[in-house]
Amino acid sequence: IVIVIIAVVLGLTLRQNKSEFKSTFLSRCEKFNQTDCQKVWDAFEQAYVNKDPCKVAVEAYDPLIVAAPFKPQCNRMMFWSKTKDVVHGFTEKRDCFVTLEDTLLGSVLDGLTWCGKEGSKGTFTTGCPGWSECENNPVRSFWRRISAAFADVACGDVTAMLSGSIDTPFNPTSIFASIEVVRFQASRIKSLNVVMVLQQNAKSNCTDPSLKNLRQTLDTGITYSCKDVPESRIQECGAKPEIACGACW
Ligand code: AVW
Repeated sequence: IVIVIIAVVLGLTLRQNKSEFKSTFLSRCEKFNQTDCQKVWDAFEQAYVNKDPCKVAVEAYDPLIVAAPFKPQCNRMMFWSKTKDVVHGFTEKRDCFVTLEDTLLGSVLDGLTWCGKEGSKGTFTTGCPGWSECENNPVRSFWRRISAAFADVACGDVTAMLSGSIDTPFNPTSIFASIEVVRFQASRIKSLNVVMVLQQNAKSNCTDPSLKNLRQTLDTGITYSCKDVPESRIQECGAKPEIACGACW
């Protein structure tokens, strides 16, 4: 009996010691069936634990991609730049498209901050470098690595939502331009269909010169199209399941 009590108490303290961060990671992960979430956690953690939080290379997450590979979802893959809220507002209501943040790795880490420390086995959520504070920080390297992996499996007709509310909708420094588009392969992808999200007082649309760079960057053989769509239309389509995915815009 004494041993059982000790075991239970020990188990409880150990469980309390599990950080809130790891609990969030695992509970979000468990929503994906047939996933060994502890295995995914171990592969994730090794990327940054016990390291200087400004020295986590993009490649540090390679084992994580091996542990939780991306499945191609041809004709349904949705990329975006500076349109996060409208895109996810839409994808959470309708099952038309899959964004990176709807996949296992993207959804598990979305909105979180983490880093390690030299000489420590722990995961920290405060005192971590900001996105632009140093290039090789754990969060930025993670998003760059998984964005590349997501783009690598893109296939069929691919969609991207870009913002008409900024001067340069296709910005060369964005993840979309610098990591994703450059990996699109004509052998896998038939077309890239840009949706320009237009709010009131839009600053740019499908005629924007930056989109010329997009066409030039694209692998020859991938058909390009662009459509100006009011944000209200995307919201309407999110709210009305009777509108077919293909008729949203
Ligand atoms: P984005 P991207 N501080 O809207 O094309 C913290 O610019 O780059 O679009 N987080 C940041 C910062 C920052 N300064 N800048 C970017 N981020 C993070 C993956 C933040 O999470 C998907 F597949 C922000 O919401 C899209 O096709 C996200 O990066 C593509 O990358 C996007 O920034 C969107 O990247």
